[in-house]
Amino acid sequence: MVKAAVLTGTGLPLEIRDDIEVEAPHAGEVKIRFGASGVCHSDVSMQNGTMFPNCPIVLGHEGAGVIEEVGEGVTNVAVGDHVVVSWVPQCGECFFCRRNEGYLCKKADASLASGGLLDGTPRFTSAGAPLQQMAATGSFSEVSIIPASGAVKIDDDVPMTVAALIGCGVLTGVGAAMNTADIKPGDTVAVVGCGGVGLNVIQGARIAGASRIIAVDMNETKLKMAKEFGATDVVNASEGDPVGKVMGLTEERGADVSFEVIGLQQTIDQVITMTRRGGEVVLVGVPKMDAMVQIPAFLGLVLQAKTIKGCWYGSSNTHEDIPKLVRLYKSGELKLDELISRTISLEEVNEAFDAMATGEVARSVIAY
Ligand code: PAD
Ligand code: ZN
Repeated sequence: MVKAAVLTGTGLPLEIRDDIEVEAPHAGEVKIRFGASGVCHSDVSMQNGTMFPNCPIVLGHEGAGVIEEVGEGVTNVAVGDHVVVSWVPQCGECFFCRRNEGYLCKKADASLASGGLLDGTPRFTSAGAPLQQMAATGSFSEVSIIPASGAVKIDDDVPMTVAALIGCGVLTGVGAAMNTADIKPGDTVAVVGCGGVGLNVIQGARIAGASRIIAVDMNETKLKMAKEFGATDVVNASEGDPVGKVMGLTEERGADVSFEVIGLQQTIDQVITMTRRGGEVVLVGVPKMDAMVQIPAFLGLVLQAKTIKGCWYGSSNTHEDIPKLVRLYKSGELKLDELISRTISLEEVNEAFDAMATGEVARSVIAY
């Protein structure tokens, strides 16, 4: 029996249950004992109805741990390996994986929608009924079964709390800047939303060579952190129109590349407007289902020669990008320890959701 945090319905607090049975890994799967799990806004979005999971479900998708058992045919990891979990398990064989677009892996799609593993079924049972697992992960649990293709081996000396963050916020944020966007050395970049993901966009933009990084948030603590992660200018959106401020900082031209990292209609509209003619807009935040990209086709897009791109999982190839991010962390180029605002126990996960809503923290990390 293991302990996990379970969502039983939209809007409800997570229930801590300790009666969860975990099946042995099937062929191509592994058993992982989590060392840590970050709390990402996408977990909150599952709980508050922005996304619609199949309940009951074990949330958590930003995890790292140690392999405890491997199923038949698993060769990429072995018992005792330390791994980061990829919430898009990348099979390496489908149309997208073969084009180095593993973040779109066809096999992973089914698990995202169903809350099961690659065959659509979960490995958890509680109170005699199956329990789904978020994004083929379910890292708000001491132990889980995941597809082996979602386990990426890392060096044993990376702290688990740091490794966990790589699995979502870091891959997504740094990847948005280094993979999805086309930032050229010397570019001016605007990042709207400086939470756990946005701060990583900022450091990714810094590494990509942006010379000016304008951070926009409503929270002064986040803007202070943004500066530590590489922002050269900050705009507090609660003190007036952020679009006007970004235009003012760019000779009324707009940023070369702008990122939306919140998932709100208002800020999606803002980033499109604050991007210069010929510039690039990257949408990272996960908005409600009725949010729209609103832009006049001729005057806004064609004449402006703007590009608007969606960013899924930082356009990452996890099997290459996770080891690369570990190397950047070890060389001191990537700040990961600094992302951890609080280390908490599994029982404190609902408080972590509240802290995220008030914008107080970059990341709360559950340490098992
Ligand atoms: P977070 O809650 O840590 O950060 C959001 C930040 O936005 C906070 O610092 C807020 O203060 C700030 N904010 C809120 N409203 C405004 C506003 N009107 N103007 C300016 N700033 C504001 O979230 P996060 O960083 O964990 O996640 C950000 C989004 O990215 C969220 O929608 C999440 O679901 C999404 C995400 N997308 C992917 C992907 O693959 N596209 C992956 C992971 C997360
Ligand atoms: Zn996430």
